[in-house]
Amino acid sequence: WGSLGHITVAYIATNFVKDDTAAFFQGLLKNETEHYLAGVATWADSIRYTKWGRFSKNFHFIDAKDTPPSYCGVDFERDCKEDGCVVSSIQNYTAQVLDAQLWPWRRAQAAKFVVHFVGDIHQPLHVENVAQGGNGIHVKWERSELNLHHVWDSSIAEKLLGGIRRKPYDAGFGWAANLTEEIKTGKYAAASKLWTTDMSLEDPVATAMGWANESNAIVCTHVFPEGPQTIVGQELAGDYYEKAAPVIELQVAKAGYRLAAWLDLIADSVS
Ligand code: DCM
Ligand code: DCM
Ligand code: DCM
Ligand code: ZN
Ligand code: ZN
Repeated sequence: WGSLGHITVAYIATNFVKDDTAAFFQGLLKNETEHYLAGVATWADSIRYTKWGRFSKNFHFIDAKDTPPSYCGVDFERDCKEDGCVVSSIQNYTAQVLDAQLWPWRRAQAAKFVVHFVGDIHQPLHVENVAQGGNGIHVKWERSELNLHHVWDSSIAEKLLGGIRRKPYDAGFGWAANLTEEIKTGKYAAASKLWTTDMSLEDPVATAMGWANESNAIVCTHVFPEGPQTIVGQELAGDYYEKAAPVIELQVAKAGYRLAAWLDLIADSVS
């Protein structure tokens, strides 16, 4: 996701974590405000293009070698690169937050990665190999040229919220408030009870693979419903946008709700 998506996921999680969880992560991240998660949600993107941060550039995705739209599916052994992927990174950095032997700054850095990667694994094109997660597919967006990955990372959500005039923190805070109500009492009230059923701190890879397979299924239904070839050069801000926007809302809501539950498991296990 772009900044808006990551910040929204973080504020949704902030709205659902237990009080003890909030206290634990506010202490670790040295931020006692309500922005303790949102303030670190895009840090992983800010370092991935730096010399120091290069090691983490593959940690934002897993390249599912499937053949949408006829077959979608992720396989951890097949698709996670030797130096890591978003699934192994959720496992690795969760373990680091839990490790009381590590220096507090290391555990804080690990927490920043966890907040970011639980967001990214819910973006369908972060769980797809075709054209490097759609980066190599040129499309049109309100008559400008964009790549498909950027459309799913940013353009659809920004259009949904009425353009990019508002700063990501303000827009994300408002969007998170809206999606939080939908989860509590609105259109996601029934479904959200099932979003956190298959989660285990004992098996982070299985947990994250469950999330990854859900995201990847959307590649077949909504990203490439007629295959990767037919989308090239198409204007996506019309009918395609209308079908994709509800899916992106759902994925951002799920990511925030699951991030809260994951941080609760971590904080419970630490204390
Ligand atoms: N980004 C950046 N520097 C670049 C390219 C992109 O900081 N040279 C940011 C813009 C988006 C985010 O990365 O907010 C997208 O990250 P990803 O491509 O991991 O989804
Ligand atoms: N931030 C912002 N707008 C807000 C809240 C926070 O731009 N309404 C930004 C400022 C910092 C980051 O979030 O870059 C961390 O926020 P804080 O200083 O509250 O920890
Ligand atoms: N990306 C992806 N899958 C890939 C390669 C990249 O999901 N196989 C994502 C990471 C960034 C965006 O696409 O969000 C742009 O990546 P880069 O700047 O590495 O081209
Ligand atoms: Zn992306
Ligand atoms: Zn990312």
